[in-house]
Amino acid sequence: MKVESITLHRVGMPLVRPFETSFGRETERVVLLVHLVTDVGEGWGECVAGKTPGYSSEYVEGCAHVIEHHLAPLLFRAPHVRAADLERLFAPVVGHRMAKAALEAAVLDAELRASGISFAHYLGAVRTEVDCGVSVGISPSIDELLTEVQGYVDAGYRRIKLKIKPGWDFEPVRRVRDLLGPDAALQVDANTAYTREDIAHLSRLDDSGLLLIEQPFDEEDIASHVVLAQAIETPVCLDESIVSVGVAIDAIDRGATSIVNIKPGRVGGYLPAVAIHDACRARGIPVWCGGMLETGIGRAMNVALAALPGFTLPGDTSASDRYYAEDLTEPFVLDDGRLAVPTGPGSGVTVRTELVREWGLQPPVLLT
Ligand code: OSB
Ligand code: MG
Repeated sequence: MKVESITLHRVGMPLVRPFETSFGRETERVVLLVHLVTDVGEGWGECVAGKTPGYSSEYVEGCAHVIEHHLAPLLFRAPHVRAADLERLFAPVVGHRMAKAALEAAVLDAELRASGISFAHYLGAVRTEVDCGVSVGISPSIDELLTEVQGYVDAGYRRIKLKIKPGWDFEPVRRVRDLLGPDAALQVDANTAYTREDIAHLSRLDDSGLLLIEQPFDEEDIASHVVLAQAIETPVCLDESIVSVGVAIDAIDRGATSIVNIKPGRVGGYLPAVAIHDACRARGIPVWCGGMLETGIGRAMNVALAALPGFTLPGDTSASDRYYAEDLTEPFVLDDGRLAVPTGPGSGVTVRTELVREWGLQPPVLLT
């Protein structure tokens, strides 16, 4: 297909409750959306970058800039655009995977809508619904944390993930374990808040029977994760570090990660995400689908990805109402702890363009 125009929207989405991690506290998500018009139809993509470069080096305005000045021109210049060719087309731009992923999602959406194929079918899904977990932020107090977790248990979530940082680790984790009982699926995510000197300290988490500990150390510090994995019983799972299939294979081969969190935005798109899934599956490494507080646009595609066979653990693919009072698409609603995989062409959801306009933080930017 030929890309005719790209419109960038910045949308402000108030969260139903603040989301605090070891790298910051968010009360509103600023979402960059990509709307593509092509000769065969339209497509939408959501960029997962945050307002600030706290989770990764990418952030909304950086992504908007690199799309406008470096990636969009490559798309406009290409006589025939296919999602499968984008990694090669975008190769002149180093990194900027979240920006590339947003465009890849929009190209895939347009391409699949035009051919009447769903994301799930195209990516290789084997399930019609996916098990859902929920990621619980750092709380002002343990009592408030327990109340929030109880609400998610009542809603039916099949796995709880607690954000941790130095000073907010064993005690909240132990109290939540007591609340949930010994058999419930519980895991933690440190978002790089610890260092190798904390290994003895982190080994105390072994008493809480966790499914995994996610990304305790710096993104680039694979070596310390290897040392940790040898020192503790809790499986180590990388998030921030896994930026490509090559890094994933290296981290697995070195013993740094025995479970992998796959986020399409972090790895440059859904097709690189499938490549990581395939590499993990071939090595017997379970994967799960991470989240970046997506709206219904990104969520629809993540749920499709999470329906692939190697996604054997519940993902951070929570229902719309865990994040937003109103979503940018029809809401994703939990049913018995699961979300249904969309079946319609492309992402299978309809973007509520009136809300995109109404909640726009600045006038849309039209690129041609
Ligand atoms: O580390 O998984 C993470 C949100 C923003 C940035 C990083 C992370 C997260 C989450 C939330 O944990 C997952 C979700 O519910 O979307
Ligand atoms: Mg994480």
